[in-house]
Amino acid sequence: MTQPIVVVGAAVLDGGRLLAARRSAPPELAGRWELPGGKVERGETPEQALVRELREELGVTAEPVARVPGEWPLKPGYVLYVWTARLVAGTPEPLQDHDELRWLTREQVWDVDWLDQDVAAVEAVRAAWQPL
Ligand code: 9L3
Ligand code: MG
Repeated sequence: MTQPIVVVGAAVLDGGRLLAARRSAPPELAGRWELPGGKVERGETPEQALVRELREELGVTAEPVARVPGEWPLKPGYVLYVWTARLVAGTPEPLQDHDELRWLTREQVWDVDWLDQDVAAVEAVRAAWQPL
């Protein structure tokens, strides 16, 4: 059996809020919200992929803090792992793959229409939530 491709999602926490990003692509995911991130590339650790993806997608420098326990199946052959992360430099902007960002308090976490696949991951983030 081949190993699944790991997709890293970032639970960026800042001032007690969680960053949610609305996908603009591909069409079947557009309009739904996710933890930003993407596929781990060859030769990269998941943490390195998280840093690269947040730079590419949001234009920020971020630092992974802790793995959120769990793994969530995506489309066949893909699995989602999540890290909490903190911003080191920059202000997130939807540069690529997203058209809107929102900072959610713990109470507002369910105000956005998360991708089906991210709902369980966000539940785990909410359970592990520590103010960063
Ligand atoms: N995906 C799901 N939830 C997430 C992320 C970052 C990604 N939080 C899914 C969407 C795509 C695949 O994983 O089907 C690869 O993600 P990307 O590289 O298109 O961001
Ligand atoms: Mg992505």
